[in-house]
Amino acid sequence: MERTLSIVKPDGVKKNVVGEVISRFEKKELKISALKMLLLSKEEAQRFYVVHKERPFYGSLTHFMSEGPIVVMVVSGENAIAKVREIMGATNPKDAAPGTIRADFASDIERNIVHGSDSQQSAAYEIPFFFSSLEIL
Ligand code: 3AN
Repeated sequence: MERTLSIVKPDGVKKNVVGEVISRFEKKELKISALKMLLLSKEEAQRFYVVHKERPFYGSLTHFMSEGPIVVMVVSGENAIAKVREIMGATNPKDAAPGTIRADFASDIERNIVHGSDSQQSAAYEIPFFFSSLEIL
């Protein structure tokens, strides 16, 4: 059993694919253990993506992530981290396998609809960033 943090990004909320993303996780036997909608400030987005601080896209990414509401969720199940990343598809939608969320809905490498923790270490930072232990069922 593993937990991962997934986000439907502002472009996903605008495109009305929140339910579609959740449904794709559920169809692969993953469970939603916590869920909420919120609006990040630019400063909060910078803290969330602090690992990318030195990357050239950091400013633009954190601007995008704070431009509108997002849906954050804890997704649980066997191999949840790898499973969610498989369902999402490659970071760049041009490289994403057919049938993945990013291949089906993302417009470019930055506005790519969905986030999923890339490791247990990332999940251990990202889950408590949004949820207290009392909020995760
Ligand atoms: P992933 O989300 O697939 O784990 P990361 O962790 O490399 O990808 O990147 C985090 C986020 O930064 C991506 N989801 C995407 O929104 C954005 N991003 C990644 N690479 C680029 C890039 N070359 N140009 C613009 N934005 C990028």
